[in-house]
Amino acid sequence: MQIATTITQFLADEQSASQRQDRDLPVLLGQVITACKIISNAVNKGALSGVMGSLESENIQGETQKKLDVITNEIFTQTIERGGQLAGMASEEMDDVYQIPAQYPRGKYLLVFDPLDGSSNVDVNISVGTIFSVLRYQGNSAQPAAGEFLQPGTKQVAAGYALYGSSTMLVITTGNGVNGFTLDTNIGEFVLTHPGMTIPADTKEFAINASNQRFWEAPVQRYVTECVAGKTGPRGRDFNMRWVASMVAEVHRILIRGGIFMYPKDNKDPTKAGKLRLMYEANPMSFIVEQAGGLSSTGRQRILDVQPEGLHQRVPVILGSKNEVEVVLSYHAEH
Ligand code: P6P
Repeated sequence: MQIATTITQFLADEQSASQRQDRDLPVLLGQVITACKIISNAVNKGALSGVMGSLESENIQGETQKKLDVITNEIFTQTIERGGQLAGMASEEMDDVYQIPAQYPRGKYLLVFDPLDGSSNVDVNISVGTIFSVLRYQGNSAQPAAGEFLQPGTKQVAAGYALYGSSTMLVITTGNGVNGFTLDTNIGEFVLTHPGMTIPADTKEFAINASNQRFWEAPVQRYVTECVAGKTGPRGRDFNMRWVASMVAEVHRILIRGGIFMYPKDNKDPTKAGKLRLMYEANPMSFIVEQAGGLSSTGRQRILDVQPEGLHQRVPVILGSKNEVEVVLSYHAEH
């Protein structure tokens, strides 16, 4: 009987083929995967679970928190804190570093995550996701400071996302390509369905929140104007547009059929360098995109090279199909 490869088997095989001395990483990823299964169950209940809607509270980003933002954050911390592989955690939903409670063992990794990205879509039943990033802990304190997390994206040892869509999928990289798994609810396990995911180098599909058009910088204005001009313009071909307002859904679409996703620098709020957060949105997604043959840039710099200055730092994001991202970067260089 041909048994599908489960994510647990896949990660065990990858560990055996790796140079890693310890087996802590697949153990840690197994706990992250369990947390994503629990979140999938909570999200898929929808209104039946009584956890729709918003709280009175705001997160450090100044965004109204959904009940599920807080619940999914707790699912992550409670599922993963006792495993012994982590020195600390950081999340979109927590102002500061989450310290591992004193009664639990510590390990050599740092986990950074957005427990429910795109959560404003939950109440309207549009796909949302979880994004996670794993870094090595270089220090030796039992309570790592925020500064220990501020490593450039090139230092990530693993990154992935769960997409709670028409099916629940998990896409992950440990630096050896990108692989996608689909949750088989009959066995409660993710099985390998998308081995070796790669992003087509060309695309005719762009994703941007066009309501910000008047705030964009000139290179982005030029690029989008040319896409909209289609055959009648300098690109000589028609484009299509998508905007889901859920980064996980956009990136997944790009991994499957190509595309370019942009949340560029804009002057809507000059105090903000962009909307998306470097540590738990841009960096993990950029690691995945580059491992799949795509590019990911701020418009001026490779995102994975950005030296973080704060846990909740924002950056402009232009990522996706290599040849199309290079067009946008050429416009930035010319400007
Ligand atoms: P806007 C979700 O809040 C998020 O962080 C990303 O997932 C998404 O791409 C973006 O913000 C949507 O932003 O301004 O269109 O609501």
